[in-house]
Amino acid sequence: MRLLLTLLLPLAFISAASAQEAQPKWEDWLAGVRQEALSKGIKPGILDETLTGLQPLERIVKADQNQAEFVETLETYLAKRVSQLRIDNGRKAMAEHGELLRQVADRYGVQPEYIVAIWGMETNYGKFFPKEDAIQALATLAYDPRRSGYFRKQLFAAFEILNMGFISPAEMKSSWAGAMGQPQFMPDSYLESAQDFDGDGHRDIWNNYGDIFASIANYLKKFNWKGEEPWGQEVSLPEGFTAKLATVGTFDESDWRPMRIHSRALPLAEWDRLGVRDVSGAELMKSDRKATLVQPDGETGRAFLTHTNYRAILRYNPANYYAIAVSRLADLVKQ
Ligand SMILES: [Ca+2]
Repeated sequence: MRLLLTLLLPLAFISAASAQEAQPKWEDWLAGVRQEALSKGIKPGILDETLTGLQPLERIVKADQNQAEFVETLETYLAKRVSQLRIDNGRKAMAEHGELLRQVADRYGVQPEYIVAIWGMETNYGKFFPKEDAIQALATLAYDPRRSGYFRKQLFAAFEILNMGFISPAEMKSSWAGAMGQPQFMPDSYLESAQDFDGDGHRDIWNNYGDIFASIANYLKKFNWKGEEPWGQEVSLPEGFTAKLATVGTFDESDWRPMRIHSRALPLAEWDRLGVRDVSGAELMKSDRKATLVQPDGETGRAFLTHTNYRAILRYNPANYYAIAVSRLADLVKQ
């Protein structure tokens, strides 16, 4: 999560030649990391425990280099990510953790179904989460010259997490790309958003349900989540709408990649006046709540009106498919 943009940077961005020249030996590089960590106040014991004998993980670099690019449509994405099994398990999770979710929802102002939907999308409600050693994964990617700046920053954020005693080195597991625990936070997002909901001094997003739910909720809250609002709705468009839509214009903050394909925000009442209907055929609310229109697969694909909360979900993972899947899953687990 929040990593997609970085991972999709063209590899040619750093030329092989300049990378070769600058690349120190692993042991020398690691000694430099250790020195810098000490100067930043990381306890020597933590560095002894995590860096002694550490080796780069070749399969992590391979996984990073071999990210498959394949053509996906919203339909194929939703079929995989919002499967009936995932919906059923989400409903079970809502029932099983109902009281705790309600407490978290009250404190952070985020509806439980969205917390559960993100949890379900990231790690299948914690049933599967990657268990690489976070320091090893991050050090490997920080040593690899292609995106060393980004991952070196994440590596030092990870040391800071250990330094604060939020989790032990042995428990700090991540994906090969450094996304940690059941909500899949990168270390910098963890430092900004992870919560100690049960007050035991640990921000345990690997094992503790309260900490996991509160951390997801807190992340959304930081991006202006509105607890009383829906994400949006799927809509149907009237005949010949594309020409009309062209006069509406694009979203004000369209320099943000996933929002480039969104229309300018108009009040729902205005969309209704333009002939847009809920996908069920019902009229839209005659409300002044603003919504942007998005058709992720282009003008012949499905259409959605989205509000502020949708953009908070995009902050979790800047892809419209992702935000629509989370939104849809949230609606379905709530039913
Ligand atoms: Ca805790």
